[in-house]
Amino acid sequence: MNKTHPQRNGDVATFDSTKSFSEERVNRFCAASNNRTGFLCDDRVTCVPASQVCDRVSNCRNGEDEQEKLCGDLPSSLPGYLIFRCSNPTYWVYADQRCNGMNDCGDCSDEMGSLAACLPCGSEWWSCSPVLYEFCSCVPRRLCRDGVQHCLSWSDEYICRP
Ligand SMILES: [Ca+2]
Ligand SMILES: [Ca+2]
Repeated sequence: MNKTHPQRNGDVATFDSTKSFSEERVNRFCAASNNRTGFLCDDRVTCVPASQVCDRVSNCRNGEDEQEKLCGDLPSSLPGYLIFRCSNPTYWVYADQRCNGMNDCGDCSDEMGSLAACLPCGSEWWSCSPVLYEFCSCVPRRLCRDGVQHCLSWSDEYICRP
């Protein structure tokens, strides 16, 4: 398969649309809002967060984020930068689900330990041992003092301020 590279045409970079740059998987890497890992659309401007690739909703104008060659055999049809392998290699999550505070792998390997290497709970999070399965080492501060226990120690109700 021929790979195409941008051709310089005066000062304007042009692309051979018949051999779309979708062949060039690596070039699709981009940073979406909140610095989340994303997928660059053909317009080379729109950056779709990884977890919205192959979610059956077209986020790129021409649906490049839902194309068959990308989504036909998940996760191996996706470029590696869009996915994160959990400690149980049977499971995977999207790259932007790593270090997002939520237990997406089911064993928190996307949030803790050597695999994920996440920063500690950010300012919008309260550090504790959560009672809920969906969290790992912190809970959102908006849950503090809401009258419901979210930390084993109850610190979300007695110490944390939203
Ligand atoms: Ca999508
Ligand atoms: Ca996560």
